Amino acid sequence: MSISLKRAPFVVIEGLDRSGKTTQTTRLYDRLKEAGVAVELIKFPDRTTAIGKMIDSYLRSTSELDDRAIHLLFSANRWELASTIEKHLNAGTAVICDRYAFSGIAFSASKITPTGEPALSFEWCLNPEKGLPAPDLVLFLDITPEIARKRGGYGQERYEKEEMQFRVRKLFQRIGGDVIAEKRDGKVNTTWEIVDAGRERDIVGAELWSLVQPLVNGVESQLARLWI
Ligand code: Z5A
Repeated sequence: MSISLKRAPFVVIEGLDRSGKTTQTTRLYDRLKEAGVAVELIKFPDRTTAIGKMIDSYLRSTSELDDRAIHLLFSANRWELASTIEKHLNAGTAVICDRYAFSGIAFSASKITPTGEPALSFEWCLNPEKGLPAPDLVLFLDITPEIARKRGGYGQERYEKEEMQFRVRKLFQRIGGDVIAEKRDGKVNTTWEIVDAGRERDIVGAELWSLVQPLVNGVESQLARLWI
């Protein structure tokens, strides 16, 4: 008798503001449910927890926080759900995350001082994310800040400014490039896929499904940890 060692897949959707993450994570969730796959949808920041409420207040500019303090709160918000993610995966429930550690690094490392220097170093931003459950697949919804700006609701929160979004996009490209290179060298199990999110919703959705579908029957490898 053979014993299946498979666990459920962990999929992250990343991207700039208004790239369609919420639209597409919801579609993916519904599609997986329809296909009979057990699945949980998690969104970061999770604004419902005590830490998430502090993040929400900062994003809405109703409170001020030191750049390091807010970075650590975003990271803590992931750590408070890390064991839940792991339990789901080992129990056979797929997890889809709307934003994850990659957003944490890209947004904080894109902050600049009044003289245009990075306010926080890339390495400093990456450190608190080390050891979080590593996704099997990251779907990066790529969009130009110009197209994103034309979509509904843009500009209501603190980071929704075009010059910041340009820097965030560059940092996402750096992070994605590193993950792709590390996967090629066999150092990580995470696959990073870049999806053109400037297209019509159904076309983007169809491409995402084609990338997720091969994972729905489970993943053989043990859950890895980010950057360790
Ligand atoms: N942040 C951080 O700094 N550190 C961290 O660790 C984390 C986050 C996790 C809030 O994130 C901020 O927190 C965010 C990053 C930072 N700041 N910024 N910028 P959030 O995820 O809560 O909020 P958000 O980035 O503003 O996401 P969003 O509002 O959820 O946008 P979205 O999910 O990418 O897009 P959407 O809601 O699916 O769609 C936006 C609109 O576009 C809506 O009207 C849709 O109907 C429309 N849409 C969607 N797809 C299409 C297509 N294909 N064509 C045309 N229109 C479309």
